[in-house]
Amino acid sequence: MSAPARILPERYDPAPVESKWQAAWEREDAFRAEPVSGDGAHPVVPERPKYYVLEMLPYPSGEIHMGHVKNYTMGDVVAHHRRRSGVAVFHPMGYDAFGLPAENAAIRTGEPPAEVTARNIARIREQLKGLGFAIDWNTEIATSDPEYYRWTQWLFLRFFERGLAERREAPVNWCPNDQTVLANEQVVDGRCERCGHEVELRQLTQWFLRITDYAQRLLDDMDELVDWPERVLTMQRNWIGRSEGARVVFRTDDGEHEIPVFTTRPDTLFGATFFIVAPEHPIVGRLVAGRPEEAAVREYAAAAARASAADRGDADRPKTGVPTGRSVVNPVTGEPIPVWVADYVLMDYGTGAIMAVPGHDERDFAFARAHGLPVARVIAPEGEAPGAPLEEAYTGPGRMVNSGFLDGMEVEEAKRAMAAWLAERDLGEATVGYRLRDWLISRQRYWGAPIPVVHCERCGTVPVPDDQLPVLLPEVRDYAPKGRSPLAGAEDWVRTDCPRCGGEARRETDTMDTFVDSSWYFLRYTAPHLSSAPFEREVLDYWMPVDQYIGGVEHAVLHLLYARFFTKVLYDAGLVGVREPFARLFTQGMIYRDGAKMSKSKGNVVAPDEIVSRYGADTLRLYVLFMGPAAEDIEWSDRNVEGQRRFVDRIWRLVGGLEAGPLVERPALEALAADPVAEELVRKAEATIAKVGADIGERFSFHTAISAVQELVNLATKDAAEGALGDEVGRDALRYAAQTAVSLLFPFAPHVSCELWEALGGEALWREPWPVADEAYLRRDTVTIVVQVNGKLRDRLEMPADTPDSGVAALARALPKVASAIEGKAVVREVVVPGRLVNLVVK
Ligand code: ANZ
Ligand code: ZN
Repeated sequence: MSAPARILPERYDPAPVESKWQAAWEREDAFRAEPVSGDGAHPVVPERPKYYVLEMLPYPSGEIHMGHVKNYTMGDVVAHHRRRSGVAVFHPMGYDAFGLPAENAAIRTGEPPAEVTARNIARIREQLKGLGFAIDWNTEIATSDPEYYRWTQWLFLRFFERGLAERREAPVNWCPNDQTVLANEQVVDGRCERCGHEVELRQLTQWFLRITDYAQRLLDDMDELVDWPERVLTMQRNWIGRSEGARVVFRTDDGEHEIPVFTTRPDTLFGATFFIVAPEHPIVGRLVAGRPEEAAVREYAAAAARASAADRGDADRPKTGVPTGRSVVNPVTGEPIPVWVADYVLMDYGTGAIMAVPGHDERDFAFARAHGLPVARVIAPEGEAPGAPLEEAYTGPGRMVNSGFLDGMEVEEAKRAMAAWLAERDLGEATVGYRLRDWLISRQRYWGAPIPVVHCERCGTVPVPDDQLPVLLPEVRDYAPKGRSPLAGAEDWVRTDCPRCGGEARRETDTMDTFVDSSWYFLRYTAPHLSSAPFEREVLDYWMPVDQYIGGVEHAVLHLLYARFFTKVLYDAGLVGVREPFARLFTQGMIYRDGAKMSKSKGNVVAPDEIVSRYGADTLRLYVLFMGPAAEDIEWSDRNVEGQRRFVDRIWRLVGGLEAGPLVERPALEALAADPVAEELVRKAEATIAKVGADIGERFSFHTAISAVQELVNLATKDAAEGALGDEVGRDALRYAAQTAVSLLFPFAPHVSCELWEALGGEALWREPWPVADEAYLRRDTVTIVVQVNGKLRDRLEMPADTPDSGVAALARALPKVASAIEGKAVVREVVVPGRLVNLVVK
């Protein structure tokens, strides 16, 4: 007789295993989601519970990085777990394919961005498939595809109809060398990211989406987002920056100009001793025209335009400014106060002008000291004289002083009284200010969705009719912006007929910010190939909201705020049925190496492909989640990658050492009673099932789930090596433990798990129901209680788990070793920790 045939090769070789199972999933279209809107047939919406798990879509820059691997592995684990739990899972993938890198490559090489992008997408797709992600590839989209941006344009028109998209003048970043507008992200330390030239602010006509109209709702609806990280909500709250205050109108002393201010402290109006307008304020020119101060003011304003808003807002910066020689009248005192121009006042907050209250505002105080302006006290804390001089701005509580009809009031009361006083005289009113600005979406760039409007001399700005969408990007010879959008160079494309009057018109040549594309992609996934609409309501209502969204915390404000805004507008338009797009959000931590964030620019990148070819995709997937808590920043370790590979080798050997045979049922407790080692192992398997399910499904704690499976594998390996599981019960227990470990490992390491499952006599592990722990195995019939006397171990007590606590101390005292230890002494206290310990304190 020959030795029994091995059920697995002796050595684990990941490459053939991984390609075998990837091919199997592809053949079977294993991760297809239903329903998805196609063309024609209306899909039937099932009754089954659904789970939409989504990771932020990648930018196809050429190669994926470790951050992507971690992000998508997390989503994958969650998707597998839910799918095997009987839920309809939607796990799509796409590409945020418009934007700078493809365009910059095009400018350098002349290769059309569409070609660069197609090549990059093909490469990323191959990498994602190589990692075995369980994605519904039928729903794959690219935002630069005309079939996608057609609907981005269509949605833009819905915003336009609702008055939420508008064209107006605004100060924008301008690089005089490159002759182009720059996005804020393209301005680094006040300089152009491309050429290093100093950036200027220019007044240009631009397209905006009126996100400020939704500021309050974006705040209010955060109450629904109970499963979002508090940190992200706080960042959004700060970004929106709501503050309650008042608008107060000041008039120049000649009565000619009105200049309103926004203040959060109308109570301090009696203390306003001077007045400041932002250097860009349109009134500045009129205030100083023809005056001796004009030249100095203009020079100051030009210099201010070169500083970044962040620098200008910095509280510690020296307070510079110039006088205008003009005065405004403080409306409550009737006194004239001087008007200055200073760059710490920003044009795009409030009204771009402030009443300066140096007695109670730190920046105003610093400015007054620097320029010899008067400081007045209008609030005195308890016990302070109204006339006490101020050595610094007083920002604490107190009562009003030197403030006429407000004297004696507390600050909050005075705010209300002053607001009422102003309102009565039509000099102001209570208002709410927001730091949030409207969203500037025009880009003078080639590689984006053209804004679908035309300009007609007779009709003005006219939307392109829906049935003429998409407005396709024209072919151009030069992709570089030269003071205007590269689209403007395509004269044949620009010249068109007005859809309204039929006369001559010119196309808008700006393209949209790529954040517009990614503000609705999660809706399009539900109808990726639908050509009659962006999505279909019935199907959308089934899948939305996204149940679990996963991405980097760097998107806490921009993308996540824009997507929320889009969803609300589409909800108001009756196009979607939810007000919030993402029910739960998980933000992952970053991967560090040698103490720095892993990134190309730092030169500390570990390429995913390298790890895959060396250790296998399963090892990489395990490692990125085993590193530590998924939300935390963690340092990469080559050694720990090897550790995960050794674990895969271990489970491979465990299964490979078993005999051929079918899958086994969970051994019954009665049968196990005769074999304590087997019983322990099966109980451990059940406990592992319970832990892994909760770790994935509830806690998002992947590293602990992996270590639980490792513990089970280690115990089974040890028992097998010790030959403790020789009888039939033992053999069944071992097989059952191995089966359980493989089944639970599957979401993390799907390829090798499928291979091992097959060796164990199973098939198609991805379709196998997720194991559910049997409670009976988790309960213990007996417990072991440690008995101490004065904290010292004396004996142990075995007893039924349901023994009442009150009886435990008596049983402990009766133990012979304990009885002799307490003989002749007085027991002053009995400490009982239920199920664990009894401590007798004696004197
Ligand atoms: C008078 C005053 C007195 C102020 C006082 C503060 C304290 P938040 O809370 O962030 O909304 N401000 C208004 N517009 C500004 C601008 N464009 N640039 C710079 N500062 C501006 O800030 C509102 C306060 O910031 C306003 O209230 C105004 O100064 C200043 F004891 O008005 B306050
Ligand atoms: Zn017209």
